Amino acid sequence: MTSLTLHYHPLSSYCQKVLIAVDMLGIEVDKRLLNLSDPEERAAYLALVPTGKMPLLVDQGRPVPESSIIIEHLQRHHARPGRTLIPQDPDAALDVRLWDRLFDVYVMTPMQALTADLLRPEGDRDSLGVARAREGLSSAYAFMDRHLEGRTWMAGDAFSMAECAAAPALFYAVTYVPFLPQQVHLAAFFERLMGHPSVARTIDQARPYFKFYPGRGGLSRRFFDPDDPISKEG
Ligand SMILES: N[C@@H](CCC(=O)N[C@@H](CS)C(=O)NCC(=O)O)C(=O)O
Repeated sequence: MTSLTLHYHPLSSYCQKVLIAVDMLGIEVDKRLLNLSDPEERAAYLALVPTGKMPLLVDQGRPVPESSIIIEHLQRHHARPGRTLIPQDPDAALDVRLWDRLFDVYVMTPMQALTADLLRPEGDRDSLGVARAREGLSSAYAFMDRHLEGRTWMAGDAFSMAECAAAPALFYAVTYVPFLPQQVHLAAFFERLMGHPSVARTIDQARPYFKFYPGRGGLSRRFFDPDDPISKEG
Protein backbone atom coordinates (compact mmCIF):
# COMPACT_ATOMS: atom_id res chain seq x y z
CA MET A 1 0.00 0.00 0.00
CA THR A 2 1.21 3.51 -0.83
CA SER A 3 -0.37 6.89 -0.06
CA LEU A 4 -1.22 7.18 -3.75
CA THR A 5 -4.18 5.58 -5.52
CA LEU A 6 -4.71 5.91 -9.25
CA HIS A 7 -8.24 5.26 -10.52
CA TYR A 8 -7.80 4.18 -14.11
CA HIS A 9 -8.46 1.83 -16.98
CA PRO A 10 -5.55 0.45 -19.05
CA LEU A 11 -7.34 1.21 -22.37
CA SER A 12 -7.94 4.89 -21.59
CA SER A 13 -5.60 7.25 -23.42
CA TYR A 14 -5.56 9.83 -20.62
CA CYS A 15 -4.85 7.08 -18.07
CA GLN A 16 -2.00 5.84 -20.26
CA LYS A 17 -0.61 9.39 -20.30
CA VAL A 18 -0.39 9.30 -16.49
CA LEU A 19 0.85 5.68 -16.36
CA ILE A 20 3.77 6.64 -18.62
CA ALA A 21 4.57 9.53 -16.26
CA VAL A 22 4.33 7.30 -13.17
CA ASP A 23 6.79 4.89 -14.77
CA MET A 24 9.14 7.68 -15.87
CA LEU A 25 9.14 9.33 -12.45
CA GLY A 26 9.76 6.02 -10.66
CA ILE A 27 6.69 6.28 -8.42
CA GLU A 28 4.76 3.47 -6.72
CA VAL A 29 0.97 3.87 -6.95
CA ASP A 30 -1.90 1.57 -6.02
CA LYS A 31 -3.93 1.11 -9.16
CA ARG A 32 -7.69 0.78 -8.97
CA LEU A 33 -9.35 -0.48 -12.15
CA LEU A 34 -12.53 1.47 -12.92
CA ASN A 35 -15.68 0.11 -14.48
CA LEU A 36 -17.76 3.21 -15.21
CA SER A 37 -20.43 1.19 -16.96
CA ASP A 38 -21.46 -0.08 -13.52
CA PRO A 39 -24.04 2.48 -12.22
CA GLU A 40 -23.03 2.09 -8.55
CA GLU A 41 -19.35 2.46 -9.32
CA ARG A 42 -20.06 5.49 -11.53
CA ALA A 43 -22.09 7.16 -8.77
CA ALA A 44 -19.33 6.57 -6.22
CA TYR A 45 -16.74 7.88 -8.67
CA LEU A 46 -18.80 11.00 -9.44
CA ALA A 47 -18.79 11.76 -5.73
CA LEU A 48 -14.99 11.77 -5.85
CA VAL A 49 -14.60 13.67 -9.13
CA PRO A 50 -17.56 15.65 -10.50
CA THR A 51 -16.46 15.41 -14.15
CA GLY A 52 -16.57 11.61 -13.88
CA LYS A 53 -13.45 11.46 -16.07
CA MET A 54 -10.49 9.18 -15.51
CA PRO A 55 -7.74 9.12 -14.44
CA LEU A 56 -7.99 10.37 -10.90
CA LEU A 57 -5.14 10.37 -8.41
CA VAL A 58 -5.96 10.28 -4.72
CA ASP A 59 -3.05 11.43 -2.57
CA GLN A 60 -3.66 10.75 1.15
CA GLY A 61 -7.38 11.18 0.63
CA ARG A 62 -7.07 14.30 -1.53
CA PRO A 63 -8.45 13.86 -5.07
CA VAL A 64 -6.20 15.21 -7.82
CA PRO A 65 -8.05 15.18 -11.19
CA GLU A 66 -6.95 15.97 -14.78
CA SER A 67 -4.01 14.15 -16.36
CA SER A 68 -1.66 17.14 -16.73
CA ILE A 69 -2.36 18.32 -13.17
CA ILE A 70 -1.77 14.78 -11.89
CA ILE A 71 1.60 14.68 -13.66
CA GLU A 72 2.59 18.10 -12.28
CA HIS A 73 1.51 16.95 -8.79
CA LEU A 74 3.51 13.72 -9.06
CA GLN A 75 6.54 15.61 -10.35
CA ARG A 76 6.38 18.16 -7.53
CA HIS A 77 5.70 15.80 -4.60
CA HIS A 78 6.69 12.25 -5.44
CA ALA A 79 9.28 12.02 -8.24
CA ARG A 80 12.44 10.06 -7.52
CA PRO A 81 15.48 12.33 -7.33
CA GLY A 82 16.79 13.19 -10.79
CA ARG A 83 13.58 12.15 -12.57
CA THR A 84 11.79 14.96 -14.35
CA LEU A 85 9.10 15.48 -16.98
CA ILE A 86 8.81 19.27 -16.63
CA PRO A 87 12.01 21.31 -16.78
CA GLN A 88 12.99 23.75 -14.01
CA ASP A 89 13.49 26.63 -16.44
CA PRO A 90 10.12 28.46 -16.65
CA ASP A 91 10.23 29.06 -20.41
CA ALA A 92 11.27 25.47 -21.13
CA ALA A 93 8.46 24.31 -18.81
CA LEU A 94 5.98 26.49 -20.72
CA ASP A 95 7.03 24.86 -23.97
CA VAL A 96 6.40 21.40 -22.48
CA ARG A 97 2.96 22.51 -21.22
CA LEU A 98 2.18 23.96 -24.66
CA TRP A 99 2.86 20.67 -26.45
CA ASP A 100 1.06 18.69 -23.77
CA ARG A 101 -1.96 20.90 -24.36
CA LEU A 102 -1.68 20.75 -28.16
CA PHE A 103 -1.77 16.95 -28.03
CA ASP A 104 -4.73 16.93 -25.63
CA VAL A 105 -6.78 19.46 -27.56
CA TYR A 106 -5.86 18.74 -31.20
CA VAL A 107 -5.17 14.99 -31.16
CA MET A 108 -6.85 13.42 -28.09
CA THR A 109 -10.11 15.34 -28.56
CA PRO A 110 -10.80 14.44 -32.22
CA MET A 111 -9.54 10.91 -31.59
CA GLN A 112 -12.03 10.52 -28.71
CA ALA A 113 -14.81 11.93 -30.93
CA LEU A 114 -14.10 9.20 -33.49
CA THR A 115 -14.19 6.51 -30.80
CA ALA A 116 -17.42 7.93 -29.36
CA ASP A 117 -19.00 7.83 -32.82
CA LEU A 118 -18.19 4.14 -33.20
CA LEU A 119 -19.86 3.43 -29.87
CA ARG A 120 -23.17 4.96 -31.07
CA PRO A 121 -25.94 2.91 -32.68
CA GLU A 122 -25.72 3.13 -36.52
CA GLY A 123 -28.68 5.51 -36.75
CA ASP A 124 -27.14 8.01 -34.32
CA ARG A 125 -23.77 8.32 -36.09
CA ASP A 126 -22.64 11.89 -36.81
CA SER A 127 -20.99 11.93 -40.24
CA LEU A 128 -20.30 15.68 -40.12
CA GLY A 129 -18.66 15.36 -36.69
CA VAL A 130 -16.59 12.44 -37.97
CA ALA A 131 -15.42 14.40 -41.03
CA ARG A 132 -14.51 17.36 -38.82
CA ALA A 133 -12.58 15.15 -36.37
CA ARG A 134 -10.67 13.50 -39.23
CA GLU A 135 -9.80 16.91 -40.68
CA GLY A 136 -8.69 18.04 -37.21
CA LEU A 137 -6.29 15.10 -36.94
CA SER A 138 -4.91 15.73 -40.43
CA SER A 139 -4.16 19.37 -39.70
CA ALA A 140 -2.60 18.51 -36.30
CA TYR A 141 -0.35 15.90 -37.98
CA ALA A 142 0.76 18.51 -40.52
CA PHE A 143 1.88 21.11 -37.98
CA MET A 144 3.40 18.46 -35.69
CA ASP A 145 5.38 16.93 -38.54
CA ARG A 146 6.76 20.39 -39.44
CA HIS A 147 7.69 21.07 -35.82
CA LEU A 148 9.52 17.73 -35.51
CA GLU A 149 11.91 18.34 -38.39
CA GLY A 150 15.41 18.17 -36.84
CA ARG A 151 14.05 17.32 -33.37
CA THR A 152 13.97 14.15 -31.29
CA TRP A 153 11.30 15.24 -28.79
CA MET A 154 8.54 17.87 -28.98
CA ALA A 155 9.94 20.33 -26.44
CA GLY A 156 13.62 20.56 -25.54
CA ASP A 157 16.09 17.68 -25.62
CA ALA A 158 14.38 15.21 -23.33
CA PHE A 159 11.30 13.03 -23.12
CA SER A 160 8.81 15.18 -21.17
CA MET A 161 5.15 15.49 -20.20
CA ALA A 162 4.56 16.40 -23.87
CA GLU A 163 5.56 12.86 -24.87
CA CYS A 164 3.37 11.37 -22.11
CA ALA A 165 0.44 13.05 -23.90
CA ALA A 166 1.73 12.40 -27.42
CA ALA A 167 2.21 8.62 -27.12
CA PRO A 168 -1.38 7.51 -26.33
CA ALA A 169 -2.90 10.33 -28.40
CA LEU A 170 -1.04 9.28 -31.56
CA PHE A 171 -1.32 5.57 -30.74
CA TYR A 172 -5.10 5.71 -31.04
CA ALA A 173 -5.32 8.55 -33.59
CA VAL A 174 -3.42 6.60 -36.26
CA THR A 175 -6.00 3.82 -36.04
CA TYR A 176 -8.45 6.32 -37.58
CA VAL A 177 -6.24 8.60 -39.67
CA PRO A 178 -2.83 7.17 -40.65
CA PHE A 179 0.10 9.52 -41.23
CA LEU A 180 0.66 10.61 -44.83
CA PRO A 181 3.70 8.95 -46.49
CA GLN A 182 5.49 12.34 -46.56
CA GLN A 183 5.03 12.87 -42.79
CA VAL A 184 8.34 11.19 -42.08
CA HIS A 185 9.26 13.25 -39.00
CA LEU A 186 6.00 12.41 -37.27
CA ALA A 187 6.24 8.75 -38.26
CA ALA A 188 9.80 8.54 -36.87
CA PHE A 189 8.67 10.30 -33.68
CA PHE A 190 5.85 7.74 -33.33
CA GLU A 191 8.32 4.85 -33.58
CA ARG A 192 10.61 6.55 -31.02
CA LEU A 193 7.65 6.81 -28.66
CA MET A 194 6.59 3.19 -29.17
CA GLY A 195 10.17 2.03 -28.54
CA HIS A 196 10.49 4.04 -25.33
CA PRO A 197 10.52 1.65 -22.30
CA SER A 198 7.90 3.56 -20.25
CA VAL A 199 5.55 3.73 -23.24
CA ALA A 200 6.16 0.08 -24.17
CA ARG A 201 5.40 -1.06 -20.59
CA THR A 202 2.17 0.98 -20.58
CA ILE A 203 1.06 -0.49 -23.91
CA ASP A 204 1.87 -3.96 -22.61
CA GLN A 205 -0.58 -3.45 -19.72
CA ALA A 206 -3.30 -2.51 -22.22
CA ARG A 207 -2.60 -5.33 -24.71
CA PRO A 208 -5.19 -7.80 -23.30
CA TYR A 209 -7.87 -5.09 -23.62
CA PHE A 210 -7.26 -3.94 -27.22
CA LYS A 211 -9.78 -6.51 -28.46
CA PHE A 212 -12.45 -4.30 -26.83
CA TYR A 213 -11.23 -1.06 -28.47
CA PRO A 214 -13.86 0.12 -31.00
CA GLY A 215 -11.17 1.27 -33.48
CA ARG A 216 -9.24 -2.03 -33.27
CA GLY A 217 -9.68 -2.57 -37.04
CA GLY A 218 -7.05 0.14 -37.62
CA LEU A 219 -4.66 -1.03 -34.91
CA SER A 220 -1.43 -2.60 -36.10
CA ARG A 221 -1.34 -6.36 -35.37
CA ARG A 222 1.93 -5.87 -33.48
CA PHE A 223 0.02 -4.29 -30.59
CA PHE A 224 -2.36 -7.16 -29.91
CA ASP A 225 -1.73 -9.87 -27.38
CA PRO A 226 0.23 -12.55 -29.36
CA ASP A 227 -2.16 -15.21 -27.96
CA ASP A 228 -5.19 -13.34 -29.30
CA PRO A 229 -6.38 -14.76 -32.68
CA ILE A 230 -6.88 -11.15 -33.91
CA SER A 231 -3.05 -10.68 -33.85
CA LYS A 232 -2.79 -13.24 -36.69
CA GLU A 233 -5.45 -11.69 -38.92
CA GLY A 234 -4.19 -10.09 -42.13
N1 LIG B 1 -9.19 16.39 -19.45
C1 LIG B 1 -9.22 15.05 -18.87
C2 LIG B 1 -9.80 14.12 -19.90
C3 LIG B 1 -10.02 12.71 -19.34
C4 LIG B 1 -10.88 11.83 -20.23
O1 LIG B 1 -11.42 12.28 -21.26
N2 LIG B 1 -11.00 10.57 -19.83
C5 LIG B 1 -11.85 9.62 -20.53
C6 LIG B 1 -11.08 8.32 -20.77
S1 LIG B 1 -9.69 8.54 -21.85
C7 LIG B 1 -13.05 9.24 -19.66
O2 LIG B 1 -12.99 9.34 -18.45
N3 LIG B 1 -14.11 8.76 -20.27
C8 LIG B 1 -15.24 8.21 -19.54
C9 LIG B 1 -16.47 9.03 -19.66
O3 LIG B 1 -16.44 10.12 -20.26
O4 LIG B 1 -17.48 8.57 -19.11
C10 LIG B 1 -7.81 14.67 -18.41
O5 LIG B 1 -6.82 15.24 -18.92
O6 LIG B 1 -7.67 13.81 -17.52
